[in-house]
Amino acid sequence: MKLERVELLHVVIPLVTPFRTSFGTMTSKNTFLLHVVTDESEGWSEFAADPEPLYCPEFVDGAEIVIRDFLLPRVAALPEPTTAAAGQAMAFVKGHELAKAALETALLDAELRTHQMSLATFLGSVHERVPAGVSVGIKNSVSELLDDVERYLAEGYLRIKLKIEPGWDIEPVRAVRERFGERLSVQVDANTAYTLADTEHLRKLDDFELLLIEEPLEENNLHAHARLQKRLATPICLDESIHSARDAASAIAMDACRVVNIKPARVGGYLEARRIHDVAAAHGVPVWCGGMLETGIGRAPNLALAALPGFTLPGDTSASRRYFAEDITEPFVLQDGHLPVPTTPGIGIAPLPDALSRFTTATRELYR
Ligand code: OSB
Ligand code: MG
Repeated sequence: MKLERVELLHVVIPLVTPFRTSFGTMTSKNTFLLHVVTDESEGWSEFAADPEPLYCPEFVDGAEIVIRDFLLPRVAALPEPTTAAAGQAMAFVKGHELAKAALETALLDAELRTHQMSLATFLGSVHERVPAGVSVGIKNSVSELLDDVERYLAEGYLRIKLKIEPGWDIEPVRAVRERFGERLSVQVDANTAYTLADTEHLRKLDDFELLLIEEPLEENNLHAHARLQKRLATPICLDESIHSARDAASAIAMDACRVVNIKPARVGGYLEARRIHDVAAAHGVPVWCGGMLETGIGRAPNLALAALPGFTLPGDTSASRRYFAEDITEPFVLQDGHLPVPTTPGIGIAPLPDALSRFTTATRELYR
């Protein structure tokens, strides 16, 4: 496989409804796609983070520089830029997992297309479809929240995740439980909004039989999460704090979490994501696939990952229309609460040329 061309396409796609979390409000998916062309095939990927470093330290313009100036030159210098060789070459650059994931995934897509193998087959997926949950943002009122949850349940979503923050936690969770009953699968995500001083307050959530509470405390503070877990019956799930299989192993050994949210981008790509799945499975720790409001380009490979056997909880892998009136690919459609796992070679999807040209705001040739 010889690298011939790498293109970066900035895209802006409006969200159907603003998405508010404890760290900010998003009204569009504003990111870039990578398009890799080799002598044998092509590959696509999507950078998962946002223009501002509010969820994680990486951001769109910074990642473009990291890929252009540090990652791609190392990959382009390889005699054969396979995913495995690229992973080793990129390891010399510290951090920047989301930028690495974008480049690795585009290469992996191209490489698998060369071998006519789907990502699902390559990763070892065992399901043809995966159960879908939905992440529900912070709303202006509880009645607005209940209306939204009702609509998602009518569409067939199998589990509800409520975004929480101080001032929007016990009340909305209680309201959802009272309205929809105790059999509904509900979990919450704080995106680092609390501290250990809030322990007694967070213990009130134990009354609601939640599946889990995601990233309640500051990022990377495994010690604090372990201390909180000692006082909480609700399982802690880590998102922002897990950047690698090593982090997952440490967190599990410390009882800093009892569930792991695997976002391939946050951990440097699908190979490391599979290693986290394996580490968690060896410890009997359930995992699920998180999301970053991806277009179809990011969603397709997440569905392949979510079909591995250890993904025993529904993910944030919702249907395309939960995010976009029009996606940049063929939309993923919910059927009986599930999404299909792509089966064609590589990530199994590519942008629709017409939609792509309308949503693209700038194109840069990074390599030729
Ligand atoms: O914390 O899981 C998160 C979206 C953007 C950034 C971080 C998170 C999220 C979500 C939505 O919760 C997941 C999705 O539906 O893609
Ligand atoms: Mg999260």
